[in-house]
Amino acid sequence: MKLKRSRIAAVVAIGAALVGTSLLQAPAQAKQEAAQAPAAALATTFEDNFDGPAGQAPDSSKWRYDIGGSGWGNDERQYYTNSTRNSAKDGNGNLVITARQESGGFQCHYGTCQYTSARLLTAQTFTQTYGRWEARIKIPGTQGVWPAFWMLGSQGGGWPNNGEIDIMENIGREPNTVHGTIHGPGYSGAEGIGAAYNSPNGQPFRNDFHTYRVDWAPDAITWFVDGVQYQRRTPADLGGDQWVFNHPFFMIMNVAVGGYWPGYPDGSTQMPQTMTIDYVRVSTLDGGSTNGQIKGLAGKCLDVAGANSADGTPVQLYDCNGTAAQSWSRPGDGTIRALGKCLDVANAGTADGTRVQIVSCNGNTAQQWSYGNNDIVNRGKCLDVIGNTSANSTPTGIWTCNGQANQKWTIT
Ligand SMILES: [Ca+2]
Repeated sequence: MKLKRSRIAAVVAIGAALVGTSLLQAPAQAKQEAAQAPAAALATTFEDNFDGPAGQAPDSSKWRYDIGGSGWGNDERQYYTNSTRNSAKDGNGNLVITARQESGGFQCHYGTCQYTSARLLTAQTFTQTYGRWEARIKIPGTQGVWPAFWMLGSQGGGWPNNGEIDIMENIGREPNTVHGTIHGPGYSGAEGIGAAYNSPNGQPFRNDFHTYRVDWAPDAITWFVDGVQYQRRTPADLGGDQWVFNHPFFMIMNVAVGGYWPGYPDGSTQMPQTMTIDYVRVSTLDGGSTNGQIKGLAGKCLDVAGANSADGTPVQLYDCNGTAAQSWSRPGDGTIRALGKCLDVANAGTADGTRVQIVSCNGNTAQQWSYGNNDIVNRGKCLDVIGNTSANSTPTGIWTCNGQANQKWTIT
């Protein structure tokens, strides 16, 4: 929500959202990926549960403030303060951001301020590259309010080149809809790439707490509401524009009042408005970014033939030797990677014996693997040492899972 959205922008964003949703066939894909790639969160790297007495300010070791009434590039009407009048714990384990109709004695870009609110951020206290970013929030809701939980890149030379990931945005006139969006050079502001998620039970989001989350991995960002995936974005969605999401980001939580996109308070608007945050958590994803060996039949290693990083290079079994050709990472997006490429089923085949190779990561399901019970599984078939022989350079492929030793792998 960083900078200018025009009124047209809102329409464009919704249009893009509908296209994105229909292309992705979100519900079916969500189920499939849940089954294939349970990205179990690992280490928690940031957590605030907002415990503390009522009226207490948020923990300054975690949260700082943006302050002012410049309009923030969007013709917003509020003045952001660092006062507990606008952001404080409620004594019940929540942080409450309160937007009030008052001048606060402040001057805004349009004259005497009409509203005060708060915008908290971790730019100085916490940044991370990739991982699961989640908050449980009860959003406000009335004409003209614009609550958001979002992220900005802390490197890259300024907006939009440093990237923006909007985990959740809502505008008051759409009580049953939240939006997830990415912005970068060539797809900023009005041209942000996003999708909308509509309340499945017809209840306005403001009525209850919901969890809003992204799982962010190299070359893929996936959005969830209450654990339901509704959008997944990869570099293939950018039409040739640059993917600017491979560096650290920080978080922001705020309630804006007025602006090009939400429009402005009117006779129906009710104030004050509160955004109640139960918790904010960030963690690494399954596998983190650490590299390790994948050992299979006879204790030999999964190996990229000839340490060749070219697309289509076969993946084979070979004596473990500690080289980069045997150093695999699982960044948490369902992929398994070595030499900067993804483990891939050739031509997305599904027949027993279809060879496995490395190919540039492309987000296809032929590169989505789950790991459990020592099986490495793609679309229901197991990674298999062809012919059940442990000789060096024996190729791998996929095969109907049969529990035999040539399909058992240990990821170290
Ligand atoms: Ca809490």
